[in-house]
Amino acid sequence: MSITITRCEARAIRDSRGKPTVEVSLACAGHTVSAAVPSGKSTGSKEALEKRDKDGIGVADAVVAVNDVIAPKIIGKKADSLAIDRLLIDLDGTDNKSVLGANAVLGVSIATAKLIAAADGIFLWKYIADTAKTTPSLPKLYMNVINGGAHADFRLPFQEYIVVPNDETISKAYARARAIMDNVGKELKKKDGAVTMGDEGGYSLRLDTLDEPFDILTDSIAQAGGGAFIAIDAAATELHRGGAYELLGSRYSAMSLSLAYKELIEKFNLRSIEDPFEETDTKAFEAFYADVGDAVLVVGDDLTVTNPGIVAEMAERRAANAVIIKPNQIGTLLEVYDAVSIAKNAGWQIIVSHRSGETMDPFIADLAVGLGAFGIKAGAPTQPERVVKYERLLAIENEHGIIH
Ligand code: 2PG
Ligand code: MG
Repeated sequence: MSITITRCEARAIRDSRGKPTVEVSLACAGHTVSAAVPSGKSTGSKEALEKRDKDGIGVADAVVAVNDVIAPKIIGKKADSLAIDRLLIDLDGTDNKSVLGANAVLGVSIATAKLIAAADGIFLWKYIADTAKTTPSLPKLYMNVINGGAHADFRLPFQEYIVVPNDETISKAYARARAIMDNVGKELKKKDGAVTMGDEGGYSLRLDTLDEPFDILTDSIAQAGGGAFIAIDAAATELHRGGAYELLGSRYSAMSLSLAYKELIEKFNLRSIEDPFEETDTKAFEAFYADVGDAVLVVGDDLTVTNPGIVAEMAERRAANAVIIKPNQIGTLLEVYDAVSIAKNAGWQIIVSHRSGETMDPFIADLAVGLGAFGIKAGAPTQPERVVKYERLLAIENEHGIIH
């Protein structure tokens, strides 16, 4: 069906940290949709630019970019997701969306996909799969239950301690991950000191050794009957100071950090490590992947920033075997699909991810299913902006059963 865009309007809303972010509404005859853009804190330096006002906080300029620059170009146009994305890329004209802002552009890109799916009466995940030419499937839940690094009061060595249930259905995996998280809560209550909540809804507290969070996760998984592995996001760019990695007051070279990871892999069921090294240390990624890549997912995030060109380069260099996909790192779904296609052709796994500053938009759930992603990172289900992603996955499973 041919759909003509009749309205395109942005406004500032608040994200889960109370910081302004962009929401875009798009309409055609009979349908209105909206898309809200998330915002990261531990961002990679090669991510597309998130447009902020001079105060570094507001998004008034990004809202103006949508309302005054993008809207006049797309109102009256046929809603064709890839064509609109191409128009947005050309209109911006830079490699990193620095003219319009990736937050302005992404709101329009996602809203366009939603509008077409709504007007054509197709499920969003199905529309994404058709457009990206991917085979849909249900992702594994990467549930971040202990928060450290830039996302928490207590700077635990790593940013995210994640449990990943092996269950085939979302409902069973969700129940298991929640049970594990409850067990973690009980374990933590036995410890001295305050327990707070991190930005992604997981527990945070002071722990003194590298092993401690893994001991807690291992016990908590066992108490829930097993059936899950452990993943981390080391977010090592944040750990890197003055040429070395700082963990719990000790300094590590890339080599000694690799050895520390290997010990953790041997001792615990740690099977997926995101950003084990800082974003420019490609050599360390290559060596680590060569060493452990058979048994462990070495996941790029700051390393790859959902950028098709960078994903291609890192695949060529065999620097990883999995990639985090965050649409706001690049700005359009068209480029997301390119990055995914390059990664899949290289045999990599795809993990679709939220940002630490989130909104009530569940879009990444449909994206993960549509792309047939291996996993989805959506935080802990203690906060509404994370819960909505899980609820959407459950709803998809409920409507369609297991999608293979
Ligand atoms: C990450 C993300 C999401 P942020 O590093 O993977 O968990 O954090 O959004 O702060 O970059
Ligand atoms: Mg990360």
